Amino acid sequence: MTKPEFIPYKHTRHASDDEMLNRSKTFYDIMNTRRTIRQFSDQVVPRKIVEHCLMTAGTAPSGANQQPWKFVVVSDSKAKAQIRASAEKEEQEFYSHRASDEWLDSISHLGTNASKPFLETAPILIVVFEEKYGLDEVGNKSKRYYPTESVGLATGLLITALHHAGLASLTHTPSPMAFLNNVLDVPINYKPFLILVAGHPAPDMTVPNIKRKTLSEIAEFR
Ligand code: IYR
Repeated sequence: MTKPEFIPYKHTRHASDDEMLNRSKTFYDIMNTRRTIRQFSDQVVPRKIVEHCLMTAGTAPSGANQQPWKFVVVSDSKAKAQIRASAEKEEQEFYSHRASDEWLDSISHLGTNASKPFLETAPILIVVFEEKYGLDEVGNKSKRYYPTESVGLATGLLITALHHAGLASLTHTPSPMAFLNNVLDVPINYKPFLILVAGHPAPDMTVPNIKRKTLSEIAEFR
């Protein structure tokens, strides 16, 4: 067992209540303009911006600080075309057989279908993987704690960072997603979590007219 080592922590974000009130409202106003979009322009995104957003994702808390995430950023057109073809195959199955009527009914207001052109149009697909267990060179496995929760937290930060930077995104989950391990040559101890499609919105694109729940619907103060 490793002996714990502690170092001083500087809480540099400390501020007065007034300043924090200001910041919290300003940040909410920024985040409240985030929408999931499904039509992307092909405008290229500078790599450095994406790197900063990924570094932000990497600041997420994680079980036992194992940081059980891997982000594969795909901008190569051939790889994107391969991902689109495989995803659409799964989505065809989903929309025509796999999904229950109840499920299809629940997503009908989003106007989605099996066609996923954005997987080729968008400049980048960030494929998020969850490290389900550690795997060393000789095949020994080691346990990961709360990997799904941890990757969910990192993905939330990634979506926030992209939006804050000025980029739009779409959380896309073709199901099942195992084809991503093959296409991207990622070892099997990493399970695809989702594809985060990112870039700029297509001009004149529209989004479904949906509402967020109110504060009193999502939170209770006791
Ligand atoms: N993965 C499919 C279906 C889908 C499922 C949910 I839950 C959504 O919120 C939206 C779509 C697709 O991407 O079309």
